[in-house]
Amino acid sequence: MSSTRIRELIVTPIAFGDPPLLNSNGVHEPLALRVILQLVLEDGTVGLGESPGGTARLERLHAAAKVVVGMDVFDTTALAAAIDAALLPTVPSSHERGWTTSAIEVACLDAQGKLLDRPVSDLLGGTVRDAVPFAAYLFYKWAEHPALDGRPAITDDWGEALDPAGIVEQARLMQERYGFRSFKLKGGVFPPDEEIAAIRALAEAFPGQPLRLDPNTAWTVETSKYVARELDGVLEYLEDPAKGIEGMAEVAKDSPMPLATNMCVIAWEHLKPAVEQNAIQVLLTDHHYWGGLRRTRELAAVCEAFGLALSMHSNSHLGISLAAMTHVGAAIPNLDHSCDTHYPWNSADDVIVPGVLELRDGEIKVPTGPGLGVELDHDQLDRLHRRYVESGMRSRDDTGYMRRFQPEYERLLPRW
Ligand code: GKR
Ligand code: MG
Repeated sequence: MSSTRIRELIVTPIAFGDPPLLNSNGVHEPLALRVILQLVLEDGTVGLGESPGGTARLERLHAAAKVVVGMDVFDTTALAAAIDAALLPTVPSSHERGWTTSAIEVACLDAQGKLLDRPVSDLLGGTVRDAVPFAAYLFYKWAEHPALDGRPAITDDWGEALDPAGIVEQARLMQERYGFRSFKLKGGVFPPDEEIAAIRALAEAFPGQPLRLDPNTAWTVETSKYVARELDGVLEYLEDPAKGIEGMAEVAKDSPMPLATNMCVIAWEHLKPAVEQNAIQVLLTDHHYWGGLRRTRELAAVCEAFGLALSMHSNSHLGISLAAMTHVGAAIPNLDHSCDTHYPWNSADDVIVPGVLELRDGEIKVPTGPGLGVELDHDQLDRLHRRYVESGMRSRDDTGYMRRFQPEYERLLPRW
């Protein structure tokens, strides 16, 4: 079995282009950070993984790289336990430790699939669908990253979206380019009545197509209840209107539509209180911190047991993450809503060889090649790593970046 042992974990931080997308914390910076993993086995097989970036997560991946050497790539339970134990003294949050173990589990599954010549979805029990549906992820946005410190303005081909008409236009572009059939609006940016108007405009422009709104806890419980009443019959679900399990439970008591979260239930220990308080009706999973793809599959079974609907949210990401999302999305029977993805905002800088992952008709076909089915573009990896080094950017700071242009801006959660 020596060929299935791990020789090395190569950890490469990268930076790639991101448009000026607005959210309740401020605005996305011109670069987003991720970390690319190459898990090299003794026989030379390489498993790929992708994790969110930032100094803390990068350091933990480097720490994990020391732990995994010599372990068997099929022993993912022992690998997760060993990494978790190594991080525990300095990282008390199980959610935070989950980011590290998850990224490595995906790389292990990619390597396993390559060894067995089977796609990762087969290692998850096989597919229940050939293609995974995704929602268009709409953002209020500026037309460009304004010129700053001698750097010229950075434009893009999406244009500005700061009002209902701009959001509808962005949705039309998303539909035209990728065929999306459901839409998520990132809210918490403008006063709630303006965001309600944007959702109503979307409902009028795309009749019968599922809509959701996610203000990332920018609202009080009272405001959340008001928005929920106003959008009764218009939203399939309302995502993270208020903060915490208690706040969401209060909103849920009066909400005519289901509430979803990727913020108040983010670790296994949050499930019991959330279910007891009926705080959420839809869990938005994310394999990047729930423990990886197999744990996401298990999470789906827990949701089934407690009558929670299940879907998936995203962060700025590239194709290794998208491939992993697609494999697990295809293997989960109770995927009740389309997943969301940032991919259209970031795909131009992707680190994988193009051709496998194509967003068409709002879906991605499950890759059928061995492992995740995607191949790393090594030249692009080098370019994106150089960008990371040269940029000096080491963590995401939407609020700080917003203050460069609006010095009086304050991060207020809740704001309304
Ligand atoms: O990219 O601004 C963003 C999103 O707000 C992201 O950070 C969230 O994690 O998309 C995510 C969400 O559903 O809350
Ligand atoms: Mg969300």
